Amino acid sequence: MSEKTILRALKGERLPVPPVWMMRQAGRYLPEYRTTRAQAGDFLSLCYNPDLAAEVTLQPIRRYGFDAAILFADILLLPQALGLDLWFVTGEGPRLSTVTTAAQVAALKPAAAIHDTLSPIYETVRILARELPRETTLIGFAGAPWTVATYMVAGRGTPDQAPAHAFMAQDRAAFTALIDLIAQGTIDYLSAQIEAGAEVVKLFDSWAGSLKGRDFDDFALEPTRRIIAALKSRHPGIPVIAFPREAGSRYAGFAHATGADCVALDNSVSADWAAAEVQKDGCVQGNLNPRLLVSGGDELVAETRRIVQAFSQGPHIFNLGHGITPEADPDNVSRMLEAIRG
Ligand code: 1CP
Repeated sequence: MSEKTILRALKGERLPVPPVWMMRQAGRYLPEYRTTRAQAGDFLSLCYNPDLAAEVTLQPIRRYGFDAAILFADILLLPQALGLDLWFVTGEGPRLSTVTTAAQVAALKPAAAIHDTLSPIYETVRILARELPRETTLIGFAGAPWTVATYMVAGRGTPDQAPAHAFMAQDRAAFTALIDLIAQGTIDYLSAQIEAGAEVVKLFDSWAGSLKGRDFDDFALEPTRRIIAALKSRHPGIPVIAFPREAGSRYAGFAHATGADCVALDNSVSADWAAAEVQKDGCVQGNLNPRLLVSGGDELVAETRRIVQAFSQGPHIFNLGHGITPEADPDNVSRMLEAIRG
């Protein structure tokens, strides 16, 4: 049994100890990340520097021995590759030039043009495929079309995604054309990551929770289904993790409807509910509250064990319900791992 643990879980195998990695495992809570980031200059320079991006991807693997490494990049590189300006304001977050009309959607670059901008990312993947320990799985990723569109329309992160909802209400056809372009770009981007050596890909739909009813079907479920179908036809057997964050009751049936091999759960759903309603369709990933890596203590250990126990009857990859925060204590990550691995 030499196959990597994450790949076994993704095929539906129940393992005695769940494999584990963390969203945002390369990040500001680690002093070695802050050092490399300072060396790169700014965040985007780090993303586009294959040697340094590979270095920060490897740092949490060296420190903790996670079962998977996730490529260091960002979901907003694709909009940049489609022609938008992108910059990061220190202490605030990303900013982009915006797309709010049918004419602006039509003026974006075609999906086929993205590789001009994104080729350094594929080089990062090639370096990682060479350098990672043989037991560590390499995960590539992209944003799901709805989440990427929310940033393209608003030009920044928004608490309620109101600008994207307004564009959708005003011109559903033009908004659909934007989603279709992002979906095509995502297929090409993830295919290139797979060709460079990514063994699993993950789609981050961080704002899926603000879509309801038919909008959830049209803009979260359907684009995800289409991307997964295209990837599996180009790369048979490639496992896909979908993360429709805060989908609530819509997590049930999501894997079945989209073809995802694994559904990643945020920490707003109970592990017991998800074990019954989501894990019955296959592997689940999640879902420790990242706040516990700041506060630590007995509650961290108890909650980690409770999640492992709740999902112990089926395939499970241990992870957080959202990304680890800069305030997290690196020693609490070790405590979490001890509680999982014993
Ligand atoms: O160094 C820094 O200060 C930058 C912080 C940072 C990091 C470490 C950003 C800015 N992006 C990243 C890396 C990143 N982003 C990864 C790398 C791999 C890893 O997990 O270690 C991944 C997978 C992402 C994905 C991402 N970027 C998402 C989806 C997941 C999520 O967190 O919901 C989103 C929404 C983004 C956009 C983004 N990039 C960065 C920030 C601060 C944000 C959120 C902006 C906002 O909504 O206001």
